[in-house]
Amino acid sequence: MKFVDEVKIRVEAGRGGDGCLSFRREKYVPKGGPDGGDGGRGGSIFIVGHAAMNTLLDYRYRRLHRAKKGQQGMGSECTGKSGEDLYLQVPVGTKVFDAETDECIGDITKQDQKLLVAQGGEHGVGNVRFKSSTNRAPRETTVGKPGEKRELRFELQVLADVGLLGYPNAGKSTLISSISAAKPKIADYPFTTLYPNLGMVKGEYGQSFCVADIPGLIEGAAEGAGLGTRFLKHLSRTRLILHIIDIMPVDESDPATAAVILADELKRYSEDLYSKPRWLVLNKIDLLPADEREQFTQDLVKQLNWTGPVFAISALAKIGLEPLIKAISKDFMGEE
Ligand SMILES: Nc1nc2c(ncn2[C@@H]2O[C@H](COP(=O)(O)OP(=O)(O)OP(=O)(O)O)[C@@H](O)[C@H]2O)c(=O)[nH]1
Ligand SMILES: [Mg+2]
Repeated sequence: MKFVDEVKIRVEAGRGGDGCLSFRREKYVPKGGPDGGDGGRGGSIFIVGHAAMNTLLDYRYRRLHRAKKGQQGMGSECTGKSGEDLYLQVPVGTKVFDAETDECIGDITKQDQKLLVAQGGEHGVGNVRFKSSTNRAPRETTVGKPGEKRELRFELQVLADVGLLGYPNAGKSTLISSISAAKPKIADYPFTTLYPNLGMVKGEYGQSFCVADIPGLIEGAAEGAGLGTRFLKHLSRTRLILHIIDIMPVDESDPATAAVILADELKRYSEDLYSKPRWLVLNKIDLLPADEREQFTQDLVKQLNWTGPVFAISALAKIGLEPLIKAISKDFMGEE
């Protein structure tokens, strides 16, 4: 699957149908009055949320979207048919902007949520409407109005409760696959994950929460190193960030230093993200003998001057996952 999270499109609502100029013509009725009907209104364009979609890819290939125009009015006071409205489906989590003014028009956060983005043109009126006691044979009609035309920008920011942040290879994808039904690609080389994966996790009290696994971040990401920071925006709607730390990186780098560098990249990208609740999750604890784990965790916390919550887990061997899920349920999902 190709993941696309930003696109520009053009929408053009339908023009309203013109009013009709017509007079009744019937046998033995020499001067039938006016009978030109109204035009139909032009089709409008709506954006609608669709939960099963997870990319804006389709819009890369088709940029122009037009709704149908309204039909002209007809004789015998027949109104023209309205132009059909057009519904453009987008993944839940898509923000819709006016591309010219950069104004946010709406935020699609639910399945079937609808947002009007281009109003269809008003219909013209037929000459029958101009009939009056003084004007029995009006030749007046009006034309339909053009539909709204707009340049739009869609920006997808996945909707998740919990986001995973970490170096490539830290075990983010392994974690999401151990706690949810998501089956992302996992491999022992960096940058395995190339686009966000979402997984639903069963919480402690029967409720579920959504976890987002994003591509790994490296030093210099803010300057575009690795995959850069472009996926970090997918963490901006989460309530909690889990900072996943590989306690024994294959390159033998120091986990504490790596953690500091990553937090720094996060801060440089966005103070907002940086100040979100963030927990430390030390992963691959299975690589240590059981009796050394506690001490190792304490040492690392001390080294980092970390005062927030910390969890030691093994995403692969499924150690320590239950307390982590419990804590998330308790602290972040309780109010729902
Ligand atoms: N021993 C051990 N290995 C693990 C653990 N978790 C993950 N791994 C291994 O670490 C490697 C990387 O795991 P991934 O889950 O792909 O890492 P990632 O953080 O998603 O990496 P990117 O997608 O590249 O950012 C794989 O070979 C995993 O099997 C763990 O708890 N213990
Ligand atoms: Mg991954």
